[in-house]
Amino acid sequence: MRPATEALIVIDVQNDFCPGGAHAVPEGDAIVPGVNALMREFPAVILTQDWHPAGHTSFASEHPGRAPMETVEMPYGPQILWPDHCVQGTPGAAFHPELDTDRADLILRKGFRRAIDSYSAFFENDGTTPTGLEGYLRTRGLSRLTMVGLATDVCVAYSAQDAARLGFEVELRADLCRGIDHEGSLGRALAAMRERGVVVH
Ligand code: VGL
Ligand code: ZN
Repeated sequence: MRPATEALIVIDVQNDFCPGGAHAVPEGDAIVPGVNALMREFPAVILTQDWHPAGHTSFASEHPGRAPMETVEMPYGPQILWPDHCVQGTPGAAFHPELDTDRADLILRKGFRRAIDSYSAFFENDGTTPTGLEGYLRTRGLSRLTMVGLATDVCVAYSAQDAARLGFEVELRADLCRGIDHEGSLGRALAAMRERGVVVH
């Protein structure tokens, strides 16, 4: 078991991000056995769950004439449009059935406000509205974070960079992440994380 200051953060290992899901990340399901094994090394395990109301404004279906992967301007800045995904209470929003969710101390849901997306586990996409995870980690004395999950170049990257910016020591296990890699987004995300001081393995 690792020291009591270490937490494993498992980002969005949900059916809609796995093959067959609404917004499948290639090989998203391939990380599940490795993530389950890694959970057993950590004194604290936190899972995040993308959790949108129907009609979420990040869905392309809410923007007539727009298609998934196009970008629109929102009051909080540019927003990529996605297929409808991870709608609260639907099978697509559930964790991958093989993920060992019993091992989690905390399941943090994000993206539950219709008008604002939340990629990061720490802040919504306005960059300022907190999810509460920072306070949870600090009050538990958890200062070293290892990140795994989906998608490397979206929610994992935003979470890892925010964590580093907040002063946590952050390590990314790239072998236990999978990305979307839309127009080179994976390489850019890895570079941005390293730039922020995230140790990428
Ligand atoms: C995610 C796109 C939209 C993710 C969530 O978990 O990476 N990507 N919502
Ligand atoms: Zn989402």
